[in-house]
Amino acid sequence: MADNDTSLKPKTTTKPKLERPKLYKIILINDDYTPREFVIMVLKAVFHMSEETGYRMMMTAHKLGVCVIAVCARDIAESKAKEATDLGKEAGFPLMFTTEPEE
Ligand code: TYC
Repeated sequence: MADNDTSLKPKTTTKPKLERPKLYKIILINDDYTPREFVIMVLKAVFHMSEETGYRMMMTAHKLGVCVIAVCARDIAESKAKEATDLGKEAGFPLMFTTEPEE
């Protein structure tokens, strides 16, 4: 084989697989003690919802037990859920927001 022969063999390169980061749901849990108006106030303050959207989400959790409030990156979901839960705690209510990964 001469020195200047052109190689037709395809170069094999390994492409690093970038996994798409998992998304997390922020879930509002119903309870029997937190006033409805307080839940709406928290949804407006922490999640920038309108009165109407806040009312609908609160009523969904009230009737079904839970309501998915938002879907976002894990760190944002966890800090928002904590911020909202803490507002309830400071006011003496058992209001609870949790997070869970999307399938
Ligand atoms: N169930 C509460 C009540 O009747 C209102 C409420 C709704 C509380 C949704 C929490 O996530 C909740 N006062």
